Amino acid sequence: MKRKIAILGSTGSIGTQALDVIASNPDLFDIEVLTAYNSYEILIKQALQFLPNAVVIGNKENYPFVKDALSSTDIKVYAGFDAIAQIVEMDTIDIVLTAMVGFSGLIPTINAIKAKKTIALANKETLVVAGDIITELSLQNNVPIIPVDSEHSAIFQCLVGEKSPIEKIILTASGGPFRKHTLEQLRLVTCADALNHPNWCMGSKVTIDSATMMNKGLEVIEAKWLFNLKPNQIDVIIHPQSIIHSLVQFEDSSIKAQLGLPDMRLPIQYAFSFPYRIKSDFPRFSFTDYPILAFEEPDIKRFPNLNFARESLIKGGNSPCILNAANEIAVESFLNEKISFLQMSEVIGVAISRSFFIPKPSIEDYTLTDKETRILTKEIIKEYQ
Ligand code: MN3
Repeated sequence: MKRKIAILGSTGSIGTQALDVIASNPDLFDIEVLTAYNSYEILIKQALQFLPNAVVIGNKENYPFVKDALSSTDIKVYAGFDAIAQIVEMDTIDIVLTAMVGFSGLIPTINAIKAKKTIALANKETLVVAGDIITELSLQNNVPIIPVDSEHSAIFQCLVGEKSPIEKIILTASGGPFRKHTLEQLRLVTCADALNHPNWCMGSKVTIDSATMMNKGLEVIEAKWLFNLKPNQIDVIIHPQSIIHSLVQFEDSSIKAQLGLPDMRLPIQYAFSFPYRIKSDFPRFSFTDYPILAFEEPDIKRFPNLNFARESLIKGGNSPCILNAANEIAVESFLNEKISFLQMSEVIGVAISRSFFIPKPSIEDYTLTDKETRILTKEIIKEYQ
């Protein structure tokens, strides 16, 4: 039986690499649904190649172009955010890959879990914002959440077959393009510098998050929920080569790691094929090409985002939601050249200090926190101009 897959965010970096994986394994996987927010031209091309049952374009203004271009096919075309949130409930879908960016992934993921679809989770913000609600729902509905994020996929792979508790996990971080920059140099970093990641090829949001280390902060929170850990069971270590994708330490002192060349197609493919592995022609790792695998402590002084994330995880409630919303606005403003590289962390710090804490938030509280923090952060950014 082929597994039928819905890709939310098919035109982004994860989405297109997922389609590569599916195109290479036509006897294993079928595309059932593709969705995109704005990039209708790429969505049309993908739809004509993969002939899904349905496509959704988030931005309703682009609906006529998609409808028109697919009029000679049987593909159903829908538009709008609500349609994305609903289409995941379609009977014929087995797996939903959540590859959209940011907070927008939350409601579609909740609906997919309630409809008992296996979740291949690439949208880490969903777990950052509302990890308590998502994990509770996945337990209630007996729905597996399989991580696509390379670090979490590594840990997930290390845990296969293990029945004993985790002592701690060690998330590896490349350190990003500015690992060796001084504070003075960080002050002068441009948008183009920040978009140039040394090891991984990713979308712009996650690339900036990697440069500021916020990505690792979000991943610490993501790991807490995926693997049911306490904050002090999650370590972060800088590993510039990005070959060890993360590690698990057990109570007998043994450490397991997952290694490979940095290539997102592997964790994507594993999430689709779990519990099996599929033969691939991805490039193989050679130890002699990497005679040195190095490690160092992350520097919280130059990259305070890691601390903001850890503090918000310890504080709990809507704190990670505040952190995430402030960060999404800070990154967007940096990409639009409204604030500088170092000001991103400054703005996030101010936004956190001015936000309203809710200890046990509902989904509505999360939605409201997200909305209000975005407004607050934009006001803070205005003070910089
Ligand atoms: Mn990652």
